Amino acid sequence: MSSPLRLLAASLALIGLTLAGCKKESCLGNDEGCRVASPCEKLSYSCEAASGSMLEVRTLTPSDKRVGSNAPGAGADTVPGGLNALGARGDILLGNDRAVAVISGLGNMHLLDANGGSLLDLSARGKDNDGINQVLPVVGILPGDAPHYTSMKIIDERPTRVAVQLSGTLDGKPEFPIHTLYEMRPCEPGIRVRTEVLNTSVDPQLWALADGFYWSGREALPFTPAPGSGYQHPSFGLLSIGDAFKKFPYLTAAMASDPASSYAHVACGEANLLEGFQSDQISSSGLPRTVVPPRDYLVFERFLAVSERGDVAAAADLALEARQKLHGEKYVTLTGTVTRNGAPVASGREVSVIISEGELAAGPATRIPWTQVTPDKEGRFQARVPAGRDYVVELHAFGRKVADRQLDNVQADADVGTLAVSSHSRLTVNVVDWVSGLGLDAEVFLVPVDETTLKDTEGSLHGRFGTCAPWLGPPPGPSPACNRFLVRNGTATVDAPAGRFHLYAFKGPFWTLDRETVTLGAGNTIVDLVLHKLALQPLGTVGADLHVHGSASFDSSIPEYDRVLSFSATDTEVIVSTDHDVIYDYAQMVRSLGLENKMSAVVGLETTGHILWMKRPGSTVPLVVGHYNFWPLEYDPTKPRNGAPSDELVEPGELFDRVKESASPALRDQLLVQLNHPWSDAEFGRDLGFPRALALDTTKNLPSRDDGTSAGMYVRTPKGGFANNGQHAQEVMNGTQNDMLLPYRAFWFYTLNQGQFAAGTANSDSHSLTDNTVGVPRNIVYTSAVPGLSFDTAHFNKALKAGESFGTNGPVIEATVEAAGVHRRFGFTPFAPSADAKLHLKVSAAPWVPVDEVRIVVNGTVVKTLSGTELFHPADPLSTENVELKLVRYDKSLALSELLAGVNGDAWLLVEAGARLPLAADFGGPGGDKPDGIPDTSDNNGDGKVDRADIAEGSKYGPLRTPAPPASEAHPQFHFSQVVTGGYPMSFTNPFILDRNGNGRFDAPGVAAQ
Ligand SMILES: [Ca+2]
Ligand SMILES: [Ca+2]
Ligand SMILES: [Ca+2]
Ligand SMILES: [Ca+2]
Repeated sequence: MSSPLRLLAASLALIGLTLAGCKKESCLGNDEGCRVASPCEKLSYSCEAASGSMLEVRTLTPSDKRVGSNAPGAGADTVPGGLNALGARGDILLGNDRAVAVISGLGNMHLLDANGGSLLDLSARGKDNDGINQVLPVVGILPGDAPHYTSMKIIDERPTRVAVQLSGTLDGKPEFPIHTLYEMRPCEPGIRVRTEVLNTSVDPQLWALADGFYWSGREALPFTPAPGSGYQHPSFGLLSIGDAFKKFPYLTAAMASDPASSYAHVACGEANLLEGFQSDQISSSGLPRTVVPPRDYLVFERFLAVSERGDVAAAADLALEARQKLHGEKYVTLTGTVTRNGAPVASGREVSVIISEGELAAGPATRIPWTQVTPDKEGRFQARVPAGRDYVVELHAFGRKVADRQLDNVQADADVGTLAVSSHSRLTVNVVDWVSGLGLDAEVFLVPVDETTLKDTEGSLHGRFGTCAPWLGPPPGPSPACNRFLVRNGTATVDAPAGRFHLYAFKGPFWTLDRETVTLGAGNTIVDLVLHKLALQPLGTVGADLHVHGSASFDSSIPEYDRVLSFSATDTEVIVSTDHDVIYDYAQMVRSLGLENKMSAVVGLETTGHILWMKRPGSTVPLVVGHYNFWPLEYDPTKPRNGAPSDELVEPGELFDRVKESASPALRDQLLVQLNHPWSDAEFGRDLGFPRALALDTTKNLPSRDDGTSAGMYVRTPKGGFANNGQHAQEVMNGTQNDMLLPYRAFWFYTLNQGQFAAGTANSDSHSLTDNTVGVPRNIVYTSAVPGLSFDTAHFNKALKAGESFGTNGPVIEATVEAAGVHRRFGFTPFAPSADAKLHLKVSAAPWVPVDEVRIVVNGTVVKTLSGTELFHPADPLSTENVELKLVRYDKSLALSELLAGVNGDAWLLVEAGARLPLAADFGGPGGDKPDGIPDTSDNNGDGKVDRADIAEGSKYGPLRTPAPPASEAHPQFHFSQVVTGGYPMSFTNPFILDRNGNGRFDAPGVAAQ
């Protein structure tokens, strides 16, 4: 378009803002003071509460307390709770006799919501079972496709209805006004919503006006009745998203964790069907994609119902009831019984019934899954399905189909009969302490002994969340999850499928590992295991995991009991809660489990950029700044995000300032900022680490000030407080698999060579019992702070900031530089070593943790590797005979002068121990096809070298893969790999800072050092 035309278009758009000239109903004329019409006219419910006495609508105040939030103060619980409940002051509460909803207040940003007005919480009345992260209207998936509301009005028309109306425009686009009304009426199991979007521009717009549901991959999953769908949805990318759109009569999503909930989404305007795409991360459910001409509009009316159970059927039953009211579509109820070993199953998370329209003889892809139901405590199930069709009923147990049945032309309610689960074992595991004989908190892993057991017990939640062998329960939820379960006070009982398994009892890296091999069949099995705490963790240290998620995070659904029990099960002494965009405090659960004298839960936060905005020099793609952890902070659940400041649309330095400012003066000076997973891949277009978002080139030195480059952006100070690279710590190990160690390590070495002393840390980033094991890896921090009620966070953070810690998933490194009788531990205080100084090095580990190498690194380069006969290697990883005498792998002194030979000037030196590092090389990076100093490609063809033949077809570099765990039990790492899933032994110290020229400071070597 030429520029005069552009100007004309702009002025037409301005005139069009009010669509003047023709008065329209509702807000379709975009008139000032308009009232959005009440949605879902054809929907009507009746009940005893029809008087409307239970209707409520109000703005929440600081005296409102959320159920289960342990808010200080004595007020009554007035805001519904649940795994994802966020309602707080300034938000709007809408309720009737069956459901309670919370709409975020104007100006209250959450996740993808630019300025408030999204649906935050929806609970069944009295059930406190909110399982929704966020639901908001969108017209597409790009920035600017979601609303930015600027006005809000509360509508109180009790006893008929209560509502809240929001008005604004699509974010940053004044030519597209949007109005949304949330409404509740008596007797209804949910909330009515109507959204109107107007096109006042001169160009036609392609819009898919829909509700965007943010699931996040570890919580409720979308289930839609469509051919071959149910839980199955085609994967898609941004470019292939058009192919992923499907039509469906309703969308449901079930959260099976306690407190359970499920949701149903039905269209209730003119449209009969919904259209959209589904994924484990997000769903879109709404109107068909439509070209909207200038001066035209779209209206989307829908009903979102909430149930009290965690299966699809509880929601689908509500959806079918609504569709009967809206469209006269008749439903029938199918009932049945599930038995196991001849008796009805007690309700178990491992049992699930799927009911699909179609023929058993035809393939699953031809069927339409309508519902999924979990049997009750008597083994009974019931679920509604449309009348007059053929159905296939399938029973799944331990993640696998075990029985099925066909019902033809179901015209009336019908009984499916009895479906039998094949035999299984009731497995009880007892775990005791070797010294005291007392029961322990621990974690037990089941591992198939042979290929047959593996093949026969591998399962999944209807194809979602990956597979596990055996599959004992959904991976993201409570114990048992995947192939593991928690043991409390020495005992746990679970149901497990038949087969031959190794049972491992695990209590973190500093205990022995015990194992029994059992054959599980139809009977009960009892297994006794014994663990022995080893003298590995140095005196005067605490073991800390500085990055842990629980159900407060939008991508975690592990209940709080299981979360805190997992801390104790792995013998982790300090846990920093770092939920995404919300502050959380585990203190209450720590106390109720009686752990308050041996464990400290520090209150923290992980800021998580959602709204794309940042531009790096030379690129127009909008970015976010990635993730940072902060602690200690104050938990106040009456505030939005439990007290966390808003973290969108600011550079890191300003974000650090903002978080510091939000803390009380007593905590501000203690504040520790940690750069998380600095080189992690982006997820859904959102970068997870700032350096990678900037595509830093680590083959070049950092500038001293902002020079207009990406590196300049990395070092600049946006608001006069913190610099963008002002973090105190950086993750070097992240996750139990630790698959990004090499890039994180390379980036950390780069920053040390630039003279920037951010402490290297090692954290689990656990969101469940399955993705990562809490406390694996962990930081061993030299501090006088003692875990328990009097834990001194100020001392703890001071030690961390000073680099007085090492990170590990097993090996323990004690390193000192000794001269003239003075011993110095590693840390960031520079010192001038004498000419005869020695590095004294002691490396130890539990016998099941193999240590193949000890590496000494100077200025980022490995200068010495100890291996083979230089190290002690215990013969039997599981033997406990004289185990205390078999811990030390190396204990000697090395002349510092030899380690520093050939190194000029000041130097930093650190020690690593564990497995050999995987082979990797640097071919390119996010900034282009030139090497950027960060390893990106592993030996993917296994020929023992890394070259271009290892690069994936069509790529310029990558991928970087972690070596597969050993398959043979004869391999020394076999046992380690069963309990540190996918990982290999690794530990590293923070550096000694050697002021060799004796000028009292560290003269950084720069990139030339490597
Ligand atoms: Ca919520
Ligand atoms: Ca690279
Ligand atoms: Ca190769
Ligand atoms: Ca110096």
